[in-house]
Order: sequence, then C-alpha cells, then structure tokens
Amino acid sequence: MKIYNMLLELAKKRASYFCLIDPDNLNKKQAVNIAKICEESGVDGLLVGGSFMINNNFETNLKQIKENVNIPVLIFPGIFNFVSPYADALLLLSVITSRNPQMLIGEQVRAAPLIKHYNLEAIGTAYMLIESGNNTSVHYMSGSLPLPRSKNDIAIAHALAGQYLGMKVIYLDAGSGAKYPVSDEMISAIRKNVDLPIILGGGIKTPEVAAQKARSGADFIVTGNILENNIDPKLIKEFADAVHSVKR
Ligand code: 1GP
Repeated sequence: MKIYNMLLELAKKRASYFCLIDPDNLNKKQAVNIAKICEESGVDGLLVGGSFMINNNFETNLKQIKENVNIPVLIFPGIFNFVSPYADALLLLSVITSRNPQMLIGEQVRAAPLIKHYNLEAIGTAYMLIESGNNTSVHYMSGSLPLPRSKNDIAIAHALAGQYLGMKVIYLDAGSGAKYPVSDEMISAIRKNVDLPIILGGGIKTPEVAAQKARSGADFIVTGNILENNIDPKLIKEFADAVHSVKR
C-alpha cells in the first residue's frame, strides 16, 4: 500500500491538489505536455481516466504520462476496462450511492483478476456521486441516481457505510463539469463523522473555491475541466498554492 500510505501522510500535513487527465481526446504529445505542466506547477498527483472513451488511446497515453513525470499517477476508471500496469495505483471505485449492481460490484469483479495479474496497488474507494444541478457524463454512464445535494444526513450514512465496509478513501464527486460542486456543509458533515481521507471533485472552477473545499475538510481536491482548452500553467499553480495553504 505504498501510494495509499503516501496519501495518508500527505493528508496529515496539508490539503493536496490532484489533476484529472481524461486521455480520450489527447494525443501522446498533448498528454505528456499536460502532465509535465501539472508536475512543474506543484500538482501532487495525477488521476487518469474518464467515464467515457471514444478513442482507444487510454493505455498509450497513460504509459507516456507515467514515463514522463515523477508524481504519483493513479488510474481513475469510469468503467474497469481501464486496468493497466502503467500506473502507481488504481482507485478501485464502488459507486456506493448507486443501486446499480454493475457499478457497486460487477465492474470490480471484472477488473480484479487483471489487478492481481499486474500486481497493481488497488485503493478501495467509496465513490459518492452527488447531485450537481446538471446531468453529467458520470451520472448518465453509471446509470445512478445521484445523492441529493442538500441531504447531508443521507451522505453521512453512505460515507459511514463505506468506512465500515473497509474502504480506504471517500471520493465525493459532483461529476465533471458540474454546475455546483459538493457543498461545504456536506463536506464538513462527512469530515466530522468519518475518519477516512476525502477526495473531492466536480465543478471546482477557481483556486478560492478549491481552498474553501479543503478548509471544509476535503483532503484532496481534484480538477479536470480546467486542464482542457489552453492549459494555463499559472492557473494550475494558483490552484496548487491555494490548496496547499490549507494546513492540518
Ligand atoms: C473529478 O469529476 C471531477 O472527480 C473533475 O471535475 O472536470 O468539473 O473539474 P471537473
């Protein structure tokens, strides 16, 4: 559990900033360029994946990214066709807010033998999909009804269930391109009740909001969309600095 232990150590000191790279629309050169800019701008780690792939370039881009950066590279699988040895670890997501058995356990069963074959570190992740004001790809592709954004009590119960089931991290996601990120109130309600590290993503558009979510109790802030269209190294650095300013 090398990467998981590293995440725990990071979370003890300060909030961390991860970038999500969706490799689908990138060629090898673009994927490497984005990954390097992230590393040089202070990003703590990369998630690679997406909820939908049209181009068959996941593994090629992942391998290129892994070979060109030193920060941890984690697979963030939408569906578990995306198991590959070219990563430091894989977030083994179960969409615990879903009642779709394929997303709760079916995909993971398909992935497990390959994870073993590659001796890949799998980090059991209680993935919670939160209503976000619009219908995002992950809502649609996972066939899951998101958890209502104002129902903190239901969110706490799900996060606790994830913890008691032995999962290693909570991932609170409003979905890529979310209109509204997960609320500060929901993050702090979960933080007060659950000991696991919290990863938070979806709809984070400014460094200020990223820092606010970290202050509310999220340990790892993830952004994806801000990397698309004209990646701005200065903005990435502002995100990293804002998130890193939140100490524990
Ligand atoms: C990762 O879904 C997020 O969990 C990424 O969201 O693309 O909206 O930043 P954005």
